[in-house]
Amino acid sequence: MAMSDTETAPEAQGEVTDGFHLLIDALKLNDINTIYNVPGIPITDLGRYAQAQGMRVISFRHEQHAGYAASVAGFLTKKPGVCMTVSAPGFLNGLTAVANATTNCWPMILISGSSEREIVDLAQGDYEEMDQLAIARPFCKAAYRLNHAEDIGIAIARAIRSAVSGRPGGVYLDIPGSMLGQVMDAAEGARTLVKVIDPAPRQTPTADAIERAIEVMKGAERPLIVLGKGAAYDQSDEVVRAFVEKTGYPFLPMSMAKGLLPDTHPQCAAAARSTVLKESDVVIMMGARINWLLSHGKGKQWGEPGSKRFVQIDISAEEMDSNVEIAAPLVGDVGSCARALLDGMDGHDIAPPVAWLEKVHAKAEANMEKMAGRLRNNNVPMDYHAALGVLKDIITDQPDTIVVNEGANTLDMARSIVNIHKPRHRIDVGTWGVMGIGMGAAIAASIETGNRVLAIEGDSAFGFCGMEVETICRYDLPICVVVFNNNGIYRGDGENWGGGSDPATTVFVKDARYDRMMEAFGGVGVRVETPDALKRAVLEALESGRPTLVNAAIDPAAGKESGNIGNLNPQSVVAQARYPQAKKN
Ligand code: OXT
Ligand code: ADP
Ligand code: MG
Repeated sequence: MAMSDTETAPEAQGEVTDGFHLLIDALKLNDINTIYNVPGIPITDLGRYAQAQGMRVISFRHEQHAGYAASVAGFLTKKPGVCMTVSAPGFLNGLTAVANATTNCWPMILISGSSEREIVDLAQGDYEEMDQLAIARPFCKAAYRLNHAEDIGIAIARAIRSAVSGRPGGVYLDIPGSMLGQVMDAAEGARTLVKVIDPAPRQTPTADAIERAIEVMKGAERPLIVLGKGAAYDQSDEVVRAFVEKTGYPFLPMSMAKGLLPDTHPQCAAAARSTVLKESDVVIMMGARINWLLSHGKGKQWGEPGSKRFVQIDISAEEMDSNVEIAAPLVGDVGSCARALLDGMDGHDIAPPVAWLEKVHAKAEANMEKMAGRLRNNNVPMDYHAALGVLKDIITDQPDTIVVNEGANTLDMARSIVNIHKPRHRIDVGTWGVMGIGMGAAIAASIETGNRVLAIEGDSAFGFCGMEVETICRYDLPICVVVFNNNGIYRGDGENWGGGSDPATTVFVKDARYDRMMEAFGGVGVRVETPDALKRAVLEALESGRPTLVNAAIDPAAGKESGNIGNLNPQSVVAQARYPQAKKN
C-alpha cells in the first residue's frame, strides 16, 4: 500500500526493527557470518538484507548444493553452516542435505521460508503450500517453527545448540514468510537476542571409565587405533597426535580422518588395512562408528569371532554396543578423552610388541611398493593410477590444498593413492556414499578456509552438481575441478543387454566436453589425455587460482562395477543364466 505524504515510515521513526533484521542480527551475534542460499519468495529480501548487513551470502543454482555446502562448512568449522531456501520445492531440495548432514554428524541449519500457516493448515492451496515442519522432522536432529519476531533470538539459539551439542546434526527452522515482516520496537527486539554460551560443552568420562580403558590397552598384543571423521571434526589435532604417538599403536584413518595425522606418518596403517582389521586384538575407535564402512565389526574381515576387544570414544552414548560389545566405552569428546587417556597412561606399560609393529609396517611397505609401480605409466588412454599418481605428487608438494573427492572408482582409488597431510583436508561422499556433494563441498571449503581446492570427480558424480561451476566462476573461487571422464558410471563400455539402440544404463555421451561448461561461464577449461598434460593443467590452475575444469580422458574399461564395494550389489540367479554379459561383472 502506498504511503501518504503525511504518514511517517516506521524506519524514519528510527526505533523499529523487523523479523528480517532480527534474524540477521541473531545469526551475527552468534558468529554466523555466511549463508548458503537460493533466493525466491519469501526469502529473496532476507538474502539481500543479510548481504547489506555485511554477511557473506553465497547464492547457488540449486538448494541441494547450497545445503551440502552448509553441511561441509559445519564439518570444517564446528559451527552450524546455514542454508536458506524458499518453500516446498526449494525446501525439499535442501532437505536431502540436512538428512545427509545428520547422517554424517555434521552441524547445519536449514532455514526455509514457508507459506501462510492458516492456508497451509486448512489445505486451501497456497503458493508453494506444504507442511514443511512435519516433513522435516524425521530427516533431522531437531525441527522448529518460528511464528513471532520476538522469538527469533531464542529460536536461533535453540537451533545452534541443537546442531552442535552432543552428536552434531542437521536442524530445520521453518520461517513463515509473514513472520519476516513483523515489526518490533528496536530496543525491545535487541533484548530478545540470545548469545549461545559454550554451545558444545566438552565432556570428560569418569576416572573409572579411563582406568577400564587403560586396563584393556595394557593387555593388548596387537593394538590398533581407528580414527574417524568425528575425531577430525573435534579439532583436537595436537592431543590426538600426542595420544597416538605416545601409544606407538598403528592407526587406520577412515577416509575423512585422513590427514589428522599425515598419511605418511610411520604409524599409519592405511596401506595394511586388511591385516590390521583382521589381526588386531584391541581396537580403539576414536570418533568412528562401527557401521557398514567397517563391516559392522564382524565377519571375515575382522578375523576370528570374539578375537577383539574394543575401546570406543564417542560423544554419543547410544553409539556404544551398536554392533559389537564395547569393552571400554568412553563417552565424551575426542579431545577430552584423548587427554584423559594420555594422563592415565603414565606409569603403565602399554607399549605394543615390536613384532606386531614390524608386521604391519612390512605389509604397508609391500602394498605401497606395489602401488608405486602402477602410478607412473604412460598408457593411452590414461588409467586411474597414472592420473592419480600425478595428483598425489601435486598434493604432496602443496599440502594446504583441500581435496574433495567423489565417484566410485575415482573415489576408491583416490582415497588410497592421494596422501593427505593435514587435518580436514579431505572431504568426500561420507557415510551415505552420496554422489553430488562435490561442488558444494569445494565451494564451502574455499569460502571457509580461503585455501586452494582440488576436486577429483567421477564424470557421473560431477553430473549431479555440475551446474554449480557457474557459482564457482561467479564468486571467482580458486577451485580446480578434475573430471575423470571414463564416459560413464563405473565404466564407459557398457552395452544394452537387450540389443536395442538405446545406450546402456550406465554410459554417457562419449568424450563429453565438460571443460566447455567451465569456459561457458568465464573459467578455464582444459581437456587432457596424458599424465603430463594433466600435471601442467592442474599446476597452472593452482598457481593462478582461477576457476578451472580439467576434463581428463580415462580408459572406459579401467574401472570396476561399484569400485571397491561391488560386493554390496544384490545378485540375480536368473541373470547369470539369461544374460551372457552378466558374467563379466
Ligand atoms: O590391505 P589390503 O590388501 O586389503 O589393501 C587395501 C589397503 O591396504 C590398500 N591401500 C594402499 N596401498 C598402497 N598404498 C596406499 N597408500 C594405500 N592405502 C590403502 O588398498 C586396499 C584398499 O584400501 P581401502 O580403500 O582403504 O579399503 P577398502 O577395502 O576399499 O575399504 C572399505 C571401505 C568400505 C571403507 C571403502 O571402500 C570405502 O570407504 N568406500 C566408500 C565407497 C562409497 O561410498 N562409494 C560411493 C558410492 S558407490 C555407488 O553408490 C554410486 N552411485 C549410485 C548413487 C549414489 N551413490 N548417490 C546418489 C545420490 N545416486 C546414485 C553412482 C551413480 S557411484 C556412482 C557414480 C560412479 O561413477 P563416476 O563416473 O562418478 O565414477 P567412476 O567409477 O570413476 O566412473
Ligand atoms: P567415519 O565415517 O569416519 O568412520 P563416523 O561418521 O561413522 O566416522 O563416526 C563419527 C562419530 O563421531 C559419530 O559416532 C559421532 O557421534 C562422533 N562424534 C562427533 N563429534 C564428536 C566429538 N567431538 N567427539 C567425539 N565423538 C564425536
Ligand atoms: Mg565415470
